[in-house]
Amino acid sequence: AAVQSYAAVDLGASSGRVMVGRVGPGSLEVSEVHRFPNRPVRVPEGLRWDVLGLYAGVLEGLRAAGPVDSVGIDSWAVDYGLLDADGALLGNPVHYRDSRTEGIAEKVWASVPADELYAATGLQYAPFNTLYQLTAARDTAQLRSARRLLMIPDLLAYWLTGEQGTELTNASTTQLIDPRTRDWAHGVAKRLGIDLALFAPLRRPGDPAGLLRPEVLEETGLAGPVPVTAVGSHDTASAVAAVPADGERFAYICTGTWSLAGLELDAPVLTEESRAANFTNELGLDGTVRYLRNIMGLWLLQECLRAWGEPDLGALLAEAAEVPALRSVVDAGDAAFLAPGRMPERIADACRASGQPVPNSPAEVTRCILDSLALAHRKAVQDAQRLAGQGVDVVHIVGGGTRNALLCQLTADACGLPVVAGPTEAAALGNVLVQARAHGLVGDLPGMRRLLARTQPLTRYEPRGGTQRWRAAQARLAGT
Ligand code: ADP
Ligand code: LRH
Repeated sequence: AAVQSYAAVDLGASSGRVMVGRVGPGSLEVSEVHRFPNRPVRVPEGLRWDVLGLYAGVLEGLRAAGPVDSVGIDSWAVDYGLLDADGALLGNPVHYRDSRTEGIAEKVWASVPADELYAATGLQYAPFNTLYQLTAARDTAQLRSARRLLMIPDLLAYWLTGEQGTELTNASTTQLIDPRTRDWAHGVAKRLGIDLALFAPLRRPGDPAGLLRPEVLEETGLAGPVPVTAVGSHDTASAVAAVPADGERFAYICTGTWSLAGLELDAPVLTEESRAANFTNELGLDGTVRYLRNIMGLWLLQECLRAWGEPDLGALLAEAAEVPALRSVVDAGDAAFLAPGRMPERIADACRASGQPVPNSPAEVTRCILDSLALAHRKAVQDAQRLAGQGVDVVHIVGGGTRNALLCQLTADACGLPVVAGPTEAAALGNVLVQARAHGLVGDLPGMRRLLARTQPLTRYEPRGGTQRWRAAQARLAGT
């Protein structure tokens, strides 16, 4: 057929969705067919993902999607499920915000010093990188009985198809991949006693990943055969693939639960300076490297909204826009904000500790969060250009945060650069386009991006000046 349909399963830390993309020669349309919340569950042993609930949501979404030519799956990174010798899941996957990784980095660095680890893997330090999670789990009964480890999207693909693989872009977030060879970092794994045989063979975006099992076809009402296609299964890899750049020199910010801000490069930057700046080299589509920094993102606001009993977001943002700018800022890159709970108090504490006015009302706290995020975006975009030696003329913002006009405008102001916001569902679009490409419907990565630039609604924000105020705020934060 001239127009093909692809189902994109996109699981974010706050919600999962199934979108259907219709792709033809020069055309691209997507619609959401199912959305479901992704709520972590706290049990006595810690914070867990409800992965069966997510799988049920995927099945329901595929049923709602109707006939499709292929299915692709992406999700948040670093987390995994363990299978026993019979291929059955061992327990609920642990949430990356679980406290089990506290104090683990020091143990890892005693075997492989942090600088060697960075030189070998290019990954920024984050307590939740799979490597630290596996070290934290070392002596557990579960890991001892595990015969296979599947990253979350690969686990869902396995349940849908019966086939196992490890998709490369997401594998690069384990900190067990060498970004130069784009293959396993055997030396690191060996020194840390991590058995790479736990992982299924690597596959790359565009590779076939099996067919929906007969039971799945029956449950979803789909007529087979329906292939599953590997996509950039790390949601951020799919989102970066869907940055609608039209040949310009760009930085990107993927905004959702996290803000992932940086550049697309041809080769990793593994310098000591880059490590000190906590920049990561994750793998992207084709030969690309996602050179970026993790910023706490709208998680800060999500957690406050939860504490305030979920007030109306639109009204709150309108009020926050009226609060004077840059009264107080916090370091939105600080891992101190990683764990859930008491977020308004923790933000107030951080302002107090740094001698700044303490925001009180929800509107004031919201403004503090958005100013702080914009400031962290500015710093990441500046640092990335300096460390990679590559300048930019525009900042593309994609993901759920594009719906927050105040955040987009503040980011333009802070960066002193135009911001192009959209698409909102970038990860799902990147997922769809990689499937379409595997089936010969679209060209290379620049071609995919041109198609997005032509077909997706985008909003442009011009910087309003006053960059010196942002520079001063940055200096204030650095001095605290
Ligand atoms: P994830 O993929 O990490 O689950 P999303 O990309 O779906 O996250 O983005 C979720 C975020 O988008 C929310 O935390 C919220 O701040 C923002 N958002 C969603 N809807 C709106 C809206 N109507 N107005 C402003 N912001 C919104
Ligand atoms: C965003 C994301 C991000 C990771 C984090 C764990 O959803 O995949 O790129 O660092 O979740």
